[in-house]
Amino acid sequence: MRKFIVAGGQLGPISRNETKASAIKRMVELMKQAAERGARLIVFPELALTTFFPRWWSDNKADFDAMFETKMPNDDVLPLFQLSEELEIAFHLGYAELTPEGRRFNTAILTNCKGRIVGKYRKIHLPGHSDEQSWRPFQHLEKYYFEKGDLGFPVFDMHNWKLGMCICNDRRWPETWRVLGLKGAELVVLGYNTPLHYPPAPEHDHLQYFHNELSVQAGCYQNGLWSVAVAKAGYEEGCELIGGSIIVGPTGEIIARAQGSYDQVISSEIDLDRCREIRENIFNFSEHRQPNEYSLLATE
Ligand code: CDV
Repeated sequence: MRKFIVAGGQLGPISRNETKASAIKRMVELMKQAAERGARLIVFPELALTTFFPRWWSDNKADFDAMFETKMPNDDVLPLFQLSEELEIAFHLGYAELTPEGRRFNTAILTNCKGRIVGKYRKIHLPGHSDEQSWRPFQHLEKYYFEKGDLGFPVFDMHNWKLGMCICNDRRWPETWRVLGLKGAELVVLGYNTPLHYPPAPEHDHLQYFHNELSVQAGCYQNGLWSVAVAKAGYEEGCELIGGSIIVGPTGEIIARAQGSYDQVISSEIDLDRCREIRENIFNFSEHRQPNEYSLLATE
């Protein structure tokens, strides 16, 4: 099955006091809608179980431990895993991970169409800062609350598909896409929480939607692969997050786009064999790449 329907499950805002069970209930609804459209995979956002808590400083990181998962699956998320198995729809879910060793990561998992976890990724490009910066209207403390991921940029084989994973800020980096492309990814799944206001350079605020599309479209085209990129959107605890979830083809064309900042499903049929149109021609890596000229990329 190389031709199938994929979906993005965009979420509206999640408030600080919303329970994880409630967030999962919203995702269950989206999964049902996606399955009704015939989707075999639904992608949910980054940190989809809670509000985007790195917007707040605390002297004690552990104050936010309730936002983390120590086990996956667990009782809160089980309904999503059960529905995945029942409806035979795979899913991608972002969450904050606290390991038994006390390490904290911004993580995403991927299941197959039977609700079994087949892939895991820990975010590598952590944006923001690690100290309290009180001049900002809201903090972006991913460098404080999370460690850099230690699983590389992974590609997983399932159902005869090659799926690559990354998270939010990773999508802006061409290196992310190229590593996934070199590993043979045919579809890259990712979630994001992107504030409309970027305090260090507010003159770029009006470009947030454009930069999202620019990054994902370039990543897809330059590596001949598909992507489903999904937002947590809307006015969340005083911070406006962009929507604009998209499905993009290997030609770089956007074939589905969310409207508005609320819970909704986007979907489209994709054909993984179409990756060849790009990979066997303009971006035929083995024929046209010149890796000897790129050594600086890996050393600097
Ligand atoms: N969650 C993120 O990684 N957000 C960043 C913002 C802070 C620039 C992003 O790249 O969208």
